[in-house]
Amino acid sequence: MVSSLDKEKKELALRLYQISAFKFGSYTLKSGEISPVYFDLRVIISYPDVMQKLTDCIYKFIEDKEIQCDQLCGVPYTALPLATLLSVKMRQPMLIRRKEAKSYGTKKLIEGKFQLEETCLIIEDVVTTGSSILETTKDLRNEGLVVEDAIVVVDRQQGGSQHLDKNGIKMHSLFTLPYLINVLKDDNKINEELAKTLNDYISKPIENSKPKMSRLQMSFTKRADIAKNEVAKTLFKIMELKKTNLCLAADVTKTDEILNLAESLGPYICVLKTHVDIIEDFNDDFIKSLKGLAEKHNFMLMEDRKFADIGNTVSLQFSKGVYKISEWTDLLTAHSLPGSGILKGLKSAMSNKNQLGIFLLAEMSSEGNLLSKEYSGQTMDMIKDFSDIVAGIVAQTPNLIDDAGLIQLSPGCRLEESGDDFGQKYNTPEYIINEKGGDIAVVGRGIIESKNPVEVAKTYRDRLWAAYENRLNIN
Ligand code: 6AU
Repeated sequence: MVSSLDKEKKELALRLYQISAFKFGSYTLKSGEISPVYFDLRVIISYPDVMQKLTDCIYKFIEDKEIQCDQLCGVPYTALPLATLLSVKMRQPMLIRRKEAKSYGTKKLIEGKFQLEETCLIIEDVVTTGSSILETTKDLRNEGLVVEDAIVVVDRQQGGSQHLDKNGIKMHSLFTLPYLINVLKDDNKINEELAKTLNDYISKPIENSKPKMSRLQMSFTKRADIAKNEVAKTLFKIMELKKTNLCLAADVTKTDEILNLAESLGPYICVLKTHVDIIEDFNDDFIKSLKGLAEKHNFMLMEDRKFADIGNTVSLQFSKGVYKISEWTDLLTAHSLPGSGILKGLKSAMSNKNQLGIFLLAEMSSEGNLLSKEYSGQTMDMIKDFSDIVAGIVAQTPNLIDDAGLIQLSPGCRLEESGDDFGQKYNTPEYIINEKGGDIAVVGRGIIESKNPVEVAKTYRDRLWAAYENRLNIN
């Protein structure tokens, strides 16, 4: 027996074809792949009857599948009006995910009222790899919402469902491409030959439509090729060559102490991180010696100055004064707080320096810090226009980085979970690499306050590197 939904679906499929919501020919997709079919559901807003029919069909489909939810959220933009109509029909509230957080006022990414742990059903028009649904899901989950189901109008059946499944989302598609081919063929809208071309196309595995590999699955060697920042490229290579992803925080106050650490621990680290403003006997010879040791043991220098002023001031702080940081450091930390002017300022002060790798603070390791999720997201947006000078971020969670060429530096590492008297929180090397997504772990007092810094540094190096190799295997 033909169910009423089935009859409505067939009518809707034919009407969608009539309004050119799908077309046949030769089309280049976003991925560069050539496809014989193209879906453009953006046109539906011009046909209120189609909007109505589609809403009714999705409504019945949700009922048939017995999907329960507290909220609805359409993936911007095409699915937004659909989600709105459904929300009214279902008498269920909806949320809107902004593509970019507002730069004024509340800076919210998700608009609408909700409670923690509420379930949110995603609505999407067309799915190829599922990456747009995942982007929306990431923001909803970051706000404490539960996302387990997504309704899509058309599934191109090119890996999207499996990709979403891996991320804990069950995809329910109203139409699949084979279903549409059958309906159109039965109604003589397409001939046998075209139906065959389309069926052949679907049956072929398509390289380009494979979901993008996450950085957590990729080796540092591979990521060196992708990195746009030259210093990050070199750092990836050093890490792989020396088999170390340990950064030493040389937080001591005498130049001799730093040089001793650099000499004895140099072979086991990829980066030596300084806070020059805590050094009591800073002088130019110290920098010369430190650079010499960095060269001898093949590690990079990072000045953890955490700049946070307007671009002009920061450019002076970076290149002038007693420390003339721009003349010697390879890597530098900065806050995104003042806006992108800080990156412009740093870039302008690089005039007598060829390369610099900036790490922007997206998250901090200390308890009660004020860097919100929105702030972290906006920091990632800021990086996009400065990929030549940004090497990565300082962060504590695994999903902020999309570009595998960026490096995540994660401080707050000790052999045992613990904390200090000032709110610093420590996790084990394995936790930092596997759960927090750190590529490089920063260790300070865990090494420098130990009885045998060399042996302890070796232990950190070994455990961090084993965790990285393990991460490649499990992801
Ligand atoms: O291992 P510790 O706690 O002795 O040292 C951690 C080092 C210190 C901090 O200034 C720095 O890491 N740090 C940073 C960085 C690197 O930017 C950010 C952060 O969120 N937490 C943190 O501890 O030198």
